[in-house]
Amino acid sequence: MHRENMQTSCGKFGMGFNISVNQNDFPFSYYMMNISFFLICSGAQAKQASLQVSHSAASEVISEVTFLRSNHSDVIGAEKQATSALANAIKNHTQLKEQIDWRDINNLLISGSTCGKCPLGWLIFNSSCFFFSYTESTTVKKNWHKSREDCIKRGADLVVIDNQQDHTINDMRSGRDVWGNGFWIGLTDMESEGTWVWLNNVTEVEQRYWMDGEPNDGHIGEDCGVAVFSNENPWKTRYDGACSQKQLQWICEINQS
Ligand SMILES: [Ca+2]
Ligand SMILES: [Ca+2]
Repeated sequence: MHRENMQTSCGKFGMGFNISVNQNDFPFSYYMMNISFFLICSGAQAKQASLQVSHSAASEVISEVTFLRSNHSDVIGAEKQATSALANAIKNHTQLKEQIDWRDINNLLISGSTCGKCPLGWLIFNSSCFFFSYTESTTVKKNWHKSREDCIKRGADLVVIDNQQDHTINDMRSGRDVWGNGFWIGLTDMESEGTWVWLNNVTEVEQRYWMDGEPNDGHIGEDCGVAVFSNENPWKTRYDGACSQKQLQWICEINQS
């Protein structure tokens, strides 16, 4: 009698079978059993393959999430770095601008002095020499009359701002906000209230240079012009002050033309 050991294995799936069957004794059962093992193993393989696919997909998702988390952290880090860099750039730009302004002023002061056209320490600009009282003292302030006296002693007079370049100078100096509230300039309405006349007898007709609400002839009467830097509007650089009472710095001018 022929006996055949029918061995099959789905061992790699953790399933093992070892059955001894006599093919001659049970031919039909033998084949049925073969088919059954085939189906069991196929099912197990399919399930394993499915698990492998699921595991692989999950790994990819986890990997993707990890990557995105890492990427997100990088983006946040880059944003912080960019913000910091921008703040530094703004700070550097401000410092550089101040350095350039000072260099321009120093160059003007040097050129004014060395070319012999202006007294030492005066600033030359647009064929005129300018003296800013702060260059001698940052603390000495005078009323309008005393300021004018000082200018006259220097062979000059209070500044007459009669063109755009003079405005530029005025902005350059007063924009630093280191000279207090402003400078006396050669502009008054002493002769006729509300009619503003420069010391060269030219009547000022432009209204746009006054700060908002000025001139207002405030308090006990304000008849002398002051130049001051305005953050809100660099064009509006003037107001009127009380000539005898208010103590300010001043700007003298020698007109070379
Ligand atoms: Ca007035
Ligand atoms: Ca005023």
